[in-house]
Amino acid sequence: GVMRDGSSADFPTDADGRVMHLQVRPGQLANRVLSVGDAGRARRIAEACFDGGRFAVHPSTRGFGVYTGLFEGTPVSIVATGMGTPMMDFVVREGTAVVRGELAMVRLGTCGGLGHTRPGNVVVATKGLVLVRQEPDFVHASEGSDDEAAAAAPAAAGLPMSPTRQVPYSISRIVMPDAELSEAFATAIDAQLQASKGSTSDISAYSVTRGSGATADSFYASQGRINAIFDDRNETLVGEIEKRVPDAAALEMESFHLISLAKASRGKLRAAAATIPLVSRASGKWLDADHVRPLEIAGGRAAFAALSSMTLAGALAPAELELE
Ligand code: R1P
Ligand code: URA
Repeated sequence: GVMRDGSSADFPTDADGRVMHLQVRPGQLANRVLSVGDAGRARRIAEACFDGGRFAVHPSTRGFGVYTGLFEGTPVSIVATGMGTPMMDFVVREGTAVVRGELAMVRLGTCGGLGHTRPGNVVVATKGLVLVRQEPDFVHASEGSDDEAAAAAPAAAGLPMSPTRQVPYSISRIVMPDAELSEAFATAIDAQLQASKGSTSDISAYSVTRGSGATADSFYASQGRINAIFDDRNETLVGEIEKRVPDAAALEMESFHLISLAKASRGKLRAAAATIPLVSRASGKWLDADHVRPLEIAGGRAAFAALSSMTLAGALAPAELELE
């Protein structure tokens, strides 16, 4: 249940009041949150983008890391999230549980580029996201297998069974991100790319793509990477995603879940997602390795700018946060 101060009694905490997995307590996470998959990216953005290069660090024994500081005077946190929707689930649910007031959260990730997406052209999912999952009942449904014999037992006992799926992968309907936050993020990334012109890390040749994305439950099978060892039945999957999802530009592992949870949050959380395509899935061409870090910093600073531009009811003041 939700308590009078807006916190929730349904989140187990330790003796210091820290939520079980994200391992922060009230005052350690800001209302404005940037989620990134890679812990090194989180640290690099923190060092480059927080006011005065100063921030508090809260590591977690579950693989998360929270960095909280100020951006042009506004409290912001970066959360090193790890990979996959279960990790994003912890960040969003435990993060919203420890923060009073409304939240805005953006993800800055990496992805595989779909269609004609050029590696390095940052995809902002202004046109929504779908979830792609491998269907377990398809993979293990081969006739005459011991799996089939085992599955027949509950049926024989008259218990309901999940039907055998006809397709190896499911593609969900599209969910739409917060329009204002997405557009602010896209505009800010574009401004950062342009601002790099003439600098030692000039990335002004890259641009922003406003498109849609697909979040997969694996880097491998459900992203259509063909494997010599495993029978994944995924040879046509990338093409099917591109056909079914208009303007599909990015294939990654967390964004759908962030947007979907924001939609379910009854107005507490607004969310948007952007990704840096590391590779074109069509051509197999990879992004110039020297350009990855400048793109991360540009995206991080743009995320801070977009988050800071949002009006959030009941947000914590700088004095209410632990900033070192
Ligand atoms: C896979 O390499 C990871 O990279 C992408 C995927 O979503 C997955 O988490 O995003 P991050 O770079 O943010 O981790
Ligand atoms: N991250 C992904 O999830 N997929 C890619 O192809 C590249 C980065």
